[in-house]
Amino acid sequence: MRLYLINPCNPLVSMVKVKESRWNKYRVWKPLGLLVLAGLTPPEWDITVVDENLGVPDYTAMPRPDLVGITAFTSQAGRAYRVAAEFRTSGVPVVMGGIHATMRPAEASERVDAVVTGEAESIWVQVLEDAMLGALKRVYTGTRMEMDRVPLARHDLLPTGYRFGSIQTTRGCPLNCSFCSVTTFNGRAYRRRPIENVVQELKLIREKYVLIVDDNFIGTRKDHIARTKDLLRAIIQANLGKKWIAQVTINMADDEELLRLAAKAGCSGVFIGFESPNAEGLVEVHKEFNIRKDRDFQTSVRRIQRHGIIVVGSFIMGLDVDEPGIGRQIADTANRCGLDILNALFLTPLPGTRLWDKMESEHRIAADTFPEDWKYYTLTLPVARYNHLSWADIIREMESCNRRFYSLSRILRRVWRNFWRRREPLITLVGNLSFRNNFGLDRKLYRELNLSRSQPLPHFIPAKPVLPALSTVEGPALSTVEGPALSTVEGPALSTVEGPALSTVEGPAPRSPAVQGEVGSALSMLVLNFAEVSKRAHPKEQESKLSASNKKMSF
Ligand code: B12
Ligand code: SF4
Repeated sequence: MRLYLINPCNPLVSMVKVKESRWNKYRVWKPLGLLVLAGLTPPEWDITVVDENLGVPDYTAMPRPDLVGITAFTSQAGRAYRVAAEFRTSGVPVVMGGIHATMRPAEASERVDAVVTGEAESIWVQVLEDAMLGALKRVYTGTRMEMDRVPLARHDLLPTGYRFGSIQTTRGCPLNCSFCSVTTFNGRAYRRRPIENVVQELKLIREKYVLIVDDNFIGTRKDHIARTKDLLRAIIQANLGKKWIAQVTINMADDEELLRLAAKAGCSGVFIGFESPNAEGLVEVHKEFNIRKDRDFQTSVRRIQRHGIIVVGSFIMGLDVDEPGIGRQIADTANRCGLDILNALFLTPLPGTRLWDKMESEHRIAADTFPEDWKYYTLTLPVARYNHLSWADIIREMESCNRRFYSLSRILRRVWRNFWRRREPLITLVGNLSFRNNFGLDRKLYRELNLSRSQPLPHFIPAKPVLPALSTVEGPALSTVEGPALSTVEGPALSTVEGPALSTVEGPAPRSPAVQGEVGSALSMLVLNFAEVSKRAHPKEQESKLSASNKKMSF
């Protein structure tokens, strides 16, 4: 029996455009869900995994399969349905699973033979048995199981050529941010995989660099962190020589032993969701966690970096509290926090989230011709009606943010800082320039899609900020702070991305800060910073005093 497992592509995702930007070859990640599914599949099935991000094959030239399994994020759903239609036309049954099918089972069910919702461990073998009998049901519901039921992923099934392997050690997130699908999909309980299984699977990964895909690698409670430390000790003991990156929350900075163990176990970088520079923004997205304990972000970021770990910070733009000037504010906050890489994303109502329910009820979902419009749900394109910002405004804010953070003067400052503090100037330079390059690709897309001219009007009444405003935007009007024409920063070749120094566009830092995050392009960007570089901690560096300069948080 022949089974194809397919990860569909979406050409609007700039990070997988390998031809347009050579840096993106570091940013094509393995579709781990399909490798886990393959691990659950009995040996009588002959499995081929197709990752369309590596190139779309001519399916008609491939041997006819008995069954096709397709995965999809929301942004990949349209392509998933096209691939499904192709196979179904020739009589091959298609099963779809993953996050989008789970959040939109009725839509998927109209376009494939069977839909599997939720995690597949409890149900996949049953699906295969039904398929063999020609008796597939329309919908199968996967239930959440303990993580000892997660099999070893079949890392052998994908070709070499990926820069990173990937692995999962926990599922679920104890937090419940309003824009995020994770708790709906994997739940709030923090389920942990047996440590010996993690180490065993790490040994099967060919690549030296590994992405730990957990939504929160360390967790939030004492027992979560204790388990992470045990895992790190086991990884150190196994002495596998892997370098890895992971998503964590800012509380990682509060535990020196955790940081020491992580660095020793090969942690090269962490991705942290700061989400908003404003306390009101954090309350809006229900990420108050970030402002507990009078958090000083600058000190927290430095503590992590002192262990030779790069910090990527993610922010969301387009929150109801965000006003013109937010782009500049995010960039300045990220600079002040000393982030190595900034990933700013548009607020996007993903199906199944509380944000979706809210925006839908307020008629604020602008890109709403489904399934066609799902392709725009990449978080790098505006799809909703924002409170204080038209599409033209928010695109301008994103450009202003990226130009400001990735100005040559800022990049050089970061390189210089790392030279003195962590002695990794080359990696910082490469990482920052490559992000600048992808920003050029995104800008090209904005123009191709004519986004700065199409302006869905916000048509709802802004909610009152929950907290007193912390974030009045300072400095000159945006139009006057923007530097040379962006055309000077575009184009694939790095030499062509170096325009005149943008230092002239940097005005005074806004008074107050903010922060979000999910894995995404910034996480991918970390790769660049890890390649060929070893990390060094800097014991001599003195711990700076925690300053609670702001009652709620401090950047
Ligand atoms: C790693 C990761 C990435 C990586 C790698 C993605 C990849 N190729 O796998 C990168 C960095 C590239 C990435 C990018 C993006 N990501 Co991402 N990512 C994740 C993350 C953290 C883990 C995914 C993972 O590997 N899980 C582990 C595996 C084992 O689980 P799984 O994939 O869910 O598979 C299980 C089931 O779903 C099921 N299953 C899956 N597929 C199939 C297929 C069949 C046939 C069957 C039967 C079952 C089945 O079986 C598996 C075992 O139980 C998730 C969060 C999460 N917890 O899922 C977000 C997540 C998937 N990402 C998300 C988003 C939004 C994005 C981006 C669109 C935006 C961005 N900038 O971050 C981009 C778009 C990329 C693209 N190509 O379109 C959202 C998706 C929400 C949605 N509705 O689409 C998530 C859920 C995070 C969130 N905050 O909500 N991401
Ligand atoms: S955004 Fe991150 S911290 Fe918030 S619920 Fe999702 S995974 Fe958890």
